[in-house]
Amino acid sequence: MTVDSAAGAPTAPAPHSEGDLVPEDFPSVQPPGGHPDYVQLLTPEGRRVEHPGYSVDLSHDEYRSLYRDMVLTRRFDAEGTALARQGELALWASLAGQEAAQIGSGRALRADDHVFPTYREHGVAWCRGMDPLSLFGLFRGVTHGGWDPKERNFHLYTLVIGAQTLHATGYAMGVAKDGADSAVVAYFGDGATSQGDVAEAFNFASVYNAPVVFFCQNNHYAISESIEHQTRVPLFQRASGYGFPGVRVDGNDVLACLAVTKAALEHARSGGGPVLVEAVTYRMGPHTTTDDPTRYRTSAEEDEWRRKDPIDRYRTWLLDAGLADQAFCDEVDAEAEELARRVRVGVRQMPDPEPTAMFDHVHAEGHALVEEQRAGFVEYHAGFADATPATAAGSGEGR
Ligand SMILES: Cc1ncc(C[n+]2csc(CCOP(=O)(O)OP(=O)(O)O)c2C)c(N)n1
Repeated sequence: MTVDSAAGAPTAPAPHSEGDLVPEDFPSVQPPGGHPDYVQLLTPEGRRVEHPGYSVDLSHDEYRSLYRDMVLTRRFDAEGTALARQGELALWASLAGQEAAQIGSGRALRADDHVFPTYREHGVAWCRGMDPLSLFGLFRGVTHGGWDPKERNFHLYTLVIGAQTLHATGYAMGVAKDGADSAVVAYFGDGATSQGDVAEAFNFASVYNAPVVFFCQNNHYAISESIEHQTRVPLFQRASGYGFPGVRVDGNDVLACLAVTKAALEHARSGGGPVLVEAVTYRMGPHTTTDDPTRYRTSAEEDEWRRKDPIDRYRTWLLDAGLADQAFCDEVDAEAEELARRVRVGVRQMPDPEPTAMFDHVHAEGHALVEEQRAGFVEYHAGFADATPATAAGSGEGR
């Protein structure tokens, strides 16, 4: 990364020429056997294929742990949907179907890298070592942020679509100015690419050569808006218009996602600037528990994607390659049930925050206006305490 800290202006690189937009570590050619349109190392049938530019070489334990990560994440995510349906959470945004994109990319990260997520990155949170319960606190509405981003370099969930791509870009510029060789990853969806914030982030990151990887999970829908309503060109190709490489990967292939994200992170941290990764995947469930996807997509389409399930294909390969046996898969299932139980119990036991807690972190230090608002709120609440329950219930007022 080369930012002139005195002037605050980028010193390099010179404008890209056509030829170096796709450097050698981002080959676009898929060999026979793999998918022609994106990097793939594992077919939907669970067959390993090679790629000239991307490879993975993991220990048996590491291969097994990718499976464990995906199964556990899917299980606690399913618990989120169930808890929301039971009224224990205000909302849940399920990641079902996107486990490979999240675990593959999440496991490519180093501890000193920084993640700027949207609101569906439960699998990435898991890879960062976050306790899933902290995610649930946010969706239960008992916390005004969720967690301390400094603890795991996992920043807060962002509900303003695309905004975190700007935060990530600025943070990456800062990291580089500090002389660190960490990289920053911004996660966002296909719909976010229609936001101006994302366009600004791409341009700034490119011009300032920021060490940021833009990881787009193209799950085909922005709530009910299909990808056809978002773009006329494949999303990864947008990068070249900003002057940095873009690569498209099979987002349901955990090995390909791992390999491509690792290469992108290395490119970013070694001064190569940003990379856009488009992980082609599918959201199997609703957008959130308030959504009904049957109103905008067909069951035939859902069935087609179910056959590309990231966990099924990986399990098939693990078993066929002799890297795991049925006993291992059963153990993981049992561990997943235990995690779900812990989440269920933990969510129900979460204490409600003090009503005035929302005033606590508005400013780092005290602020007269906030204190005035706090006092007004306390007075307002005290008014409810005065009303007898019978009066309040009887009139239907004041609740
Ligand atoms: C700036 C802004 N505009 C609109 C919304 C409403 N909204 C919430 S989720 C969503 C769709 C996001 O789709 P995508 O970026 O593809 O991510 P996904 O939820 O599919 O993972 C929209 C439009 C919002 N939260 N923020």
